[in-house]
Amino acid sequence: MSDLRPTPEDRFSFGLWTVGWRGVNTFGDPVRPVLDPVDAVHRLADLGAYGVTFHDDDLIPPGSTPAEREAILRRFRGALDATGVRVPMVTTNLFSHPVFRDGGFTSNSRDVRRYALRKVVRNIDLAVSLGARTFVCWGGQDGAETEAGKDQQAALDRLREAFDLLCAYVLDQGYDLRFAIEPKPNEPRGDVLLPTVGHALAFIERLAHPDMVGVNPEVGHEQMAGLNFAHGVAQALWAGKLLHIDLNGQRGVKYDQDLRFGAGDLKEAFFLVDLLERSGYEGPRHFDFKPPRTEDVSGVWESAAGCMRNYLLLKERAAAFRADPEVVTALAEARVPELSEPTLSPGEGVADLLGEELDLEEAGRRGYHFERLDQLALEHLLGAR
Ligand code: GLT
Ligand code: MN
Ligand code: MN
Repeated sequence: MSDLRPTPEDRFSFGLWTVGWRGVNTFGDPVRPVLDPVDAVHRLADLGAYGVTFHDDDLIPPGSTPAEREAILRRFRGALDATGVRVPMVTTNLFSHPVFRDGGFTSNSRDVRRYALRKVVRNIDLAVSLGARTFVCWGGQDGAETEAGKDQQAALDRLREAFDLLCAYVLDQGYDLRFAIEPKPNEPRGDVLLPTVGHALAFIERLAHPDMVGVNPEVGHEQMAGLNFAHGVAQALWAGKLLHIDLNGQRGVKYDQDLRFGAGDLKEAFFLVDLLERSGYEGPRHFDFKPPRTEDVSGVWESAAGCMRNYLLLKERAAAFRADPEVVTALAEARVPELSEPTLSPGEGVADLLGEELDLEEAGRRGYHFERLDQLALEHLLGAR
């Protein structure tokens, strides 16, 4: 097995809110102390991460004076300079404060929507000043518990209005920044707006600047809806919209677990890494996980290191799977490469189809041997080959 120490070339990044999560949940108080963002940057650098990300409020506590804000940013920039850690992405907290109880961009309250937009615009300036090229928008509280309380079509209008305005702002300022929408089906709202990758991709096409907006899919969020995450990512890649990705683990259709990457559906994690590594995706491998409440501070860093190590192990296993001559033969027997051939040849048309016969008996008897392929994948995943 090769050296699996993460390096900045692996492009691993972590949100301040992940390693800094204090372990509060619906029934339990915080179990861990506040983590200084400067310490987080140093610890992440020591572990081999290349990037750190944050919500405005993770770094600059709400209510800070301009002087306090400046002092915090000076210290933070100092840690970035000292370690070489980058800030590839920034996001905005539009969900914690009570004013966002009915959402940010789609709150029924117009004054709250205006406040949400101001908060984002200010945070965009900060993001760009730190070199971020991606701005994630997770509309956590944009949703509903009752159809009576929310006009969904009006909510979509307001969401489009927000993205059109923010894109125009970025263009006006001459910033090199794109937005990545993060879908989630539910939690904290009963139903969240833009619940899946597919919903987000369809929404983006209705915007004034669709080229400036893509998606930030999260493993657990698609799996919470019972969907195949690798398929969602494949469609985002196909659409040229995979700008960023949140890696973590989830076990089935239940609350958002945010387990470390690799915990949860391991086989889907294997095929996800296989897909990402073969796709040419060059963005960050961003971990959005919550170290379980059972962990003390040292357990947090073990969990963070585990995310990266699991990614690298899966990358190695996936490469071995692809390089195995038996897999290459099995892929051919399963006709996988044949799907990449256009159904009609150049110059052919409907007339050519109509003049053709298929031996239905023969084609109907045809087996595809996907089981053989899947077993080979499992054997590689389990280290048996
Ligand atoms: C929050 C959420 C995540 C989002 C973050 C970005 S915040 O922790 O659970 O999935 O990626 O706003
Ligand atoms: Mn999540
Ligand atoms: Mn996320």
